[in-house]
Amino acid sequence: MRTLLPTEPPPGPSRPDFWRSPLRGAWLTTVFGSFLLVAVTIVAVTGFLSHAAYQPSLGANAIIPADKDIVLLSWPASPTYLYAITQGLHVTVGIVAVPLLLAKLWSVIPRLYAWPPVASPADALGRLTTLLLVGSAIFQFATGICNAQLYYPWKFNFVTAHYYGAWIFVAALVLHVAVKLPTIRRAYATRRELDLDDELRAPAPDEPTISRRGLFGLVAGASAALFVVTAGQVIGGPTRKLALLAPRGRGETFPVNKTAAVAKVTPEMVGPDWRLELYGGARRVSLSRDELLAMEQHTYALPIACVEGWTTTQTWTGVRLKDLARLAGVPDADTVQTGSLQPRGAFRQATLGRAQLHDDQALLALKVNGEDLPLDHGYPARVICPALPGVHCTKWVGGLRFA
Ligand SMILES: Nc1nc2c(c(=O)[nH]1)N[C@H]1C(S)=C(S)[C@@H](COP(=O)(O)O)O[C@H]1N2
Ligand SMILES: [Mo]
Repeated sequence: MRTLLPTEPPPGPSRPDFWRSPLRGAWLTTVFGSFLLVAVTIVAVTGFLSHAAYQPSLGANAIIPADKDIVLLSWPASPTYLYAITQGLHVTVGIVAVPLLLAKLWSVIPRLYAWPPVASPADALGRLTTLLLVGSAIFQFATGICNAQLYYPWKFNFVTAHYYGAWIFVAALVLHVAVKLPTIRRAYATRRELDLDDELRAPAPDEPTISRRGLFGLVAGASAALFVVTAGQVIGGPTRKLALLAPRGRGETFPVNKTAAVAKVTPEMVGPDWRLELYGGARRVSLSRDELLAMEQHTYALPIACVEGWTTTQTWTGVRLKDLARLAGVPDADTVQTGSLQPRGAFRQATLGRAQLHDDQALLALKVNGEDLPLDHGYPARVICPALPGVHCTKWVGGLRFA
């Protein structure tokens, strides 16, 4: 490499004296990096938990073709707020970490232009890791935030891409932290004192335009502001009004994910002729809404917790899924597959595991807050299950298949 490229960097950002902020240095980067590491660890762990709760490799949750023999990693059905908490953390911490990510990237940007571009095979490997790390971080943050904003400027499947992106990010991050560990140790040991080996320090620094404390204040202030305009969609109550960045969760105490009109569910489809079909037993069982209402009714306050980060708790009344399993002739069923009347769309089916199916609070809800379900919330019947991602709480249910 050295023989092919001039040893002198070309004019511009590859010249060490191009970067002049006196704030840059291993210590500053280490502080930003440490906070960011805590944040992305929370986001990664809750993200993988969300994947476990969603189980997209199962049945009709499919983003990956259905595998009938898959072993159910059983996501628990309690505490009821489990998914609201894990996913609330995933989305909120992810958004709040954005200023930290930008500050961290700003603090290391001279390294992006380091000359020569590749000094040795080891250096090439290091730069490839950095490329994967920065690339996947930007990809994960951008796709996650767009999804939470219900904005899809791409053609690929979000869940698949965000999931595999996460593995690339985590692998690159582990490598990065391992490689940087000596620098991190040294940075904490020497604190702010000048370290001559510090490759991030500007060789010809300018006068500072902001103090280091000012920079920390700026990043902390930006993160705090983002927290205020997003967290209300999870915390609820009066803070909901502040959730300016929450497309569904703001103001609305009982948001609708997808209206009946958008899902192409018409009032005719859910008229007096509507029946719930139960499959899986020796013969099919068919029930009218009145027959369902004549069964033992149960009422619970349960949250809907959407993968996009918002949560709402309402009081639901309906029949237990396990009572329906018994009625279908499959009292010991392991799974139930839900089917909506909605003609098309990704969320019209879901597969629930044993823990959900057999929980007392797992309902086929017929009412909410004492009234018949509004059409937009899934009339005549919808699934509502404790601790489960909202996406599995199928609306406008037409059939249940027990297996
Ligand atoms: N048939 C059907 N059921 C559905 C959906 C859908 O689009 N179609 N959206 C799901 C998602 S992603 C969520 S978060 C909840 C939201 O329920 P709500 O609209 O009653 O608040 O419904 C779930 N059930
Ligand atoms: Mo959702």
